[in-house]
Amino acid sequence: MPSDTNSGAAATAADDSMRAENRPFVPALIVVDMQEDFCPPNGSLAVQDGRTIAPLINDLLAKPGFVTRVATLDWHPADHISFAANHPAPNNKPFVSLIEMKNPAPGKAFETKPQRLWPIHCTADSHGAALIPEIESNRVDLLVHKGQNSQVEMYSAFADAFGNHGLTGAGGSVDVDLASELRTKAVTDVFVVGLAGDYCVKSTALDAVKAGFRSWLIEDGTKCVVPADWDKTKEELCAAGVVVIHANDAVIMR
Ligand code: VGL
Ligand code: ZN
Repeated sequence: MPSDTNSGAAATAADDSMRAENRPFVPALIVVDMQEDFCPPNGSLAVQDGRTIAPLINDLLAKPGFVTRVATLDWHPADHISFAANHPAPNNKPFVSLIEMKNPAPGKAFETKPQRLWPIHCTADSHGAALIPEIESNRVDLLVHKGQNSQVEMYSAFADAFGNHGLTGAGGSVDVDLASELRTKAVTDVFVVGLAGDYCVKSTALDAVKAGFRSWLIEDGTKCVVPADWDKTKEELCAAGVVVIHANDAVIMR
């Protein structure tokens, strides 16, 4: 069976089980990193066809059912650890090289992770960090600026690469504790779209599960850095409890 059919079946099953439980359904939309640097033709980390998903995302933003619509922005200082240019040769090849990153939380520096290096992108307040103008930003209720701590990567809108969250303010990675914001609005389900499917969208959908939300990834509302690996990524998402669906699946706005 093609995997598309699988994900559709999973969505239907999940939908049926929600009805059976008569469980509350309070959906939020999270639009991830629809920024100039992730889009052709000029983005420094352009994802192929990244701009083409804007109309679908605008249709979702216009749906009345979402209790809140969040847009995230990758928002890095110039000395960010993920920028290849901030590391010495020869291990500083964008998209390729991995370096060792330490947990920035107090007393946790012994915890390390491999960090992929990227071209300079989404430097705070730069043109590359701007939301692309195609996105109807007037419908966005909350902006989340993430990746602000120079010492750590933050793909997910919920937490940095080590799971630290709520790191608002000076030295922190993010200006909003997204899980708390969503809980304040009684959100039960998050629907995730944007860029890139295999990095920030994936991490955001996975962390939504960890934070206790039902997590749905709308696959026609995303594009990947490495599209060929999407089937494998979907398996990972599915194993973690994220349901991969399409924008026209009925579950979104029942
Ligand atoms: C992203 C690589 C580096 C993303 C952000 O938005 O998926 N990818 N920073
Ligand atoms: Zn980044």
